[in-house]
Amino acid sequence: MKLSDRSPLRLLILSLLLLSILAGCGASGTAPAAPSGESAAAPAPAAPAADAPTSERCGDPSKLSDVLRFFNWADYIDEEIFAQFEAECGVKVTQDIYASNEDLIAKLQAGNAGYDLVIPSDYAVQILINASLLRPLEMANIPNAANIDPNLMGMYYDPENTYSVPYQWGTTGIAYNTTVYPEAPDSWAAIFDPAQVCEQKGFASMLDDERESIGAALKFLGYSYNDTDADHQAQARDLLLAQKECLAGYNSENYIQSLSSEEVMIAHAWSGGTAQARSENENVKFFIPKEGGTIFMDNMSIPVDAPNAYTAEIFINYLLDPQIGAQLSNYTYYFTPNLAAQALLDPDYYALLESGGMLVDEAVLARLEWIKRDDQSIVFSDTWTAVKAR
Ligand code: N2P
Repeated sequence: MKLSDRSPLRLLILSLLLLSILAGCGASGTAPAAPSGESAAAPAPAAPAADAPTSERCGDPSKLSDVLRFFNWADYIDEEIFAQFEAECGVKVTQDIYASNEDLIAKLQAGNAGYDLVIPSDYAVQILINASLLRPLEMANIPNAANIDPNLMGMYYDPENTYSVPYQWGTTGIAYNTTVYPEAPDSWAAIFDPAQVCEQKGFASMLDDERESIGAALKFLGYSYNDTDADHQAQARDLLLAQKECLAGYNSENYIQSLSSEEVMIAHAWSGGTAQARSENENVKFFIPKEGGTIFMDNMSIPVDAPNAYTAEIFINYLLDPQIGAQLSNYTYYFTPNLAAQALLDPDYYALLESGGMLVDEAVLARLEWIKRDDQSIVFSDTWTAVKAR
C-alpha cells in the first residue's frame, strides 16, 4: 500500500463524496427561523497583556480578550493548538467537555454558560438557531472560511452559514478488537443481539447519546435513525434495556482510552475517535453496520451571550488556517472540510483510516443517515430517560 498510489485517489474520492453529501443534505430540511434577539452585545474589549506577541493571524490585538472559553467534545482538538494560539496571540484558551449535543443544548438553554465557542452537530445547529441561542458570525473576521470546501457550506441547517462554519465531519458505527473478533462483524447484531453482546459481558459500551444510541437500536430493528413512532421507540427501548445487562456502560468521553487499553472490546463509536484508539493499538478497527450508521458535520458557533465573540471569530479563523487545520485533523482523525488543509495531512492519515475501516466509500455512504430533528423528536428524550433509569 504505497501512499503515492493512494493519496491523490483518496482525495478525489473524498471530494466526490463531499459532493454527494451536499446533494443528500441540501435537499431536505427547512430554512431555520431567524433569531429574534439578534442584537448581541458588542464584544467586550479586553486588552491583551501589553507585551503579548501577536502575528497577522491574531486580527486586531487591541480587541482580543485574555481568555477564550471553549466548550467542545472530548478528544476533538490537539491541545497543542491552544498553546500555539496563546504564544502567537496572547489569548489563553480554556476548554470544558460535553458528551452529547443534548448536553450542549441544555447548557446553552440554561443561560450564562460563559462559553465563547461551541461545536454543535448539524441538527443541533438548527435547534440552537431556532432557540435564538447562537450569534451571527462576522465573516469579515473569518477570511479563512474561503478554505472550506464550497460543497460543505450552505448545508440545510444553516443555509447561509449565518451562525456556523464546518469544523470536522465523520461517521458513527462500531469499533471492535480484532483479537476477539478474528472475523470482522458486519451488523449491529454484534452489539444488540443479547447472545452476541453478552459474550462480551462487561467489555462492550454504547455512546452516552440519546440520538445515537436509540437511533442505532432503531436502525438494527430496520427503522430510520429519526423514527419517532411510539411503537418503534418502545421496541428500541426494550432492545437497549436487554443490552444494558451486558454493557460496561454508556461512554462518549472515555471510549477511546477504553478501546486502546482493551478494557472494551466492542463499542458503539465515532470514526475519528476509533482511529485515535487505533493509532495507539492496531487491534482496533471500525465498520459501518450493513443496516446503516450516521454521518455528521460538526460546526463552530458562537453562543448568543458569548463574552468574547471577536476573539472567538479570530480563533475560528485560526482553526481554518491550512496548517492549523491539518494539525487538527492529524490529531482527531476526523475528516477536514478545509480544502487547503487536506494537502497537508500526514502521510499516514489516510493509511490508518483505510486499514482501520474508517474511510467512506460510495457503498458506505449509501447506508449513512443524518440525524434530523422535528417537532416529534422530543420522544427520544423520554425513551432515553426510560433506558437510563433502569
Ligand atoms: C468527538 C466526537 C464528535 C462527534 N470525539 C460527534 N458529532
